[in-house]
Amino acid sequence: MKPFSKPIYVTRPLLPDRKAIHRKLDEILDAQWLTNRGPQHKLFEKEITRYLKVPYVSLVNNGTSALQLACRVLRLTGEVITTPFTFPATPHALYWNNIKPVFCDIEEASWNIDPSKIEALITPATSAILPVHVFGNPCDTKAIQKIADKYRLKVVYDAAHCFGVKVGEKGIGNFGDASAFSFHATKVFNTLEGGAITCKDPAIKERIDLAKNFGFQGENTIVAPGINAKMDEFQAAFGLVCLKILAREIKKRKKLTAIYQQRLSKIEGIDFATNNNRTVEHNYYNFVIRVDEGEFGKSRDQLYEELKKYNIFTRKYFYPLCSQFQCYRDSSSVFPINLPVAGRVSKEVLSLPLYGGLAESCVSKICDIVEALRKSNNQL
Ligand code: T4K
Repeated sequence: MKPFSKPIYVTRPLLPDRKAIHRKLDEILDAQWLTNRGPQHKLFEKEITRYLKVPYVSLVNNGTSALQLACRVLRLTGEVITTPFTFPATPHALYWNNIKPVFCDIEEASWNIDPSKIEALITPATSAILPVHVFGNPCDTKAIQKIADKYRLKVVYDAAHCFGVKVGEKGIGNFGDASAFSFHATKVFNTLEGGAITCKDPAIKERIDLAKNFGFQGENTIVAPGINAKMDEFQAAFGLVCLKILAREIKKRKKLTAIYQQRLSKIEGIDFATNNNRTVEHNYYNFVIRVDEGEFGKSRDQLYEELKKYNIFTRKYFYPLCSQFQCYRDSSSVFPINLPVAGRVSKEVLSLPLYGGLAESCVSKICDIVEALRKSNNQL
């Protein structure tokens, strides 16, 4: 089989029609309002609130700031229980708030934090739980909230992967005390860089809005030591035009995901994550397989290298585990013996290319290649 003539990346950004972007750019330039809660920002915040079906949204400049601000305004301190199977931004947001991340193992099926292992990690210093809806697959929010209520802990969800995901009729941003979203270029929905925090309490929304703008209340009063985490007018305008084409993008990804699932589920040694038996409306953020070396005949790392030879650039999200980073080594929660599932999963997962602009024939060819790689140890 011949390699692809051009590189196939793990993702490509959702790009709106250029004319729509140019019109928006003209609006921004005509208004001479580039940032600091301009007209695009106000409109975008309103539309996002409706789209996410949440009471309150605060737009910010990226998903990492969203996490940092959420932890800050909820006044988290001491230790926070989180997952090691995530992007570095999750524990780093805690570190930047002088909070110690305590790593909890994950579920074998969903790859999300395992609620049955949280209680054993709670100490008098624990102030919250920071779960991640990994790859847009919702956590067991009921079990997590039950523990949080019992021990009076806050819950902040890292919802970076789940823009638009719903559990039943409920938008994913309604769970816990706050949720942090990322609108990075690599996400299903993007504003180049960008993010948002959703919450239910108007007082929290007010605190976030103050904190992301230096702590300004009016022109002359500073009520808190805030930072600058504002979304600018171009990002907001880009988001407004992207929102209009998002349903089409998700539909395309759903179709490609169905092809992957249908083809790859027949291959021995390839598996996928499953959700917690709930009615979930997915956003098809990415497509991740788990490779069982014994059954597939090649390790995840070998498959990753082999696919490169065909111009297919997959990614090992998330490897290594965050608990293996040097900066988090001073805690017993990082010992591999305490994180057996996360340790295995992180060595076996591989994100395959998925984005609306990917042709169905490309997905079929990727499946052909994966299938053939299982059968043969030789170059195809
Ligand atoms: N929490 C979680 C659970 C997260 O996964 C993330 C971010 C965050 C928090 C923090 O949110 P942000 O602060 O980023 O808003 C990417 C993204 O940069 C990162 O946003 C994302 N998670 C993570 C999972 O993936 P990299 O370093 O792997 O991206 P990069 O630049 O290698 O891009 C991947 C592929 O995408 C490229 O091979 C090609 C394609 N690409 C990328 C960009 C930026 C394009 O085609 N065009 C582009 O403009 O982190």
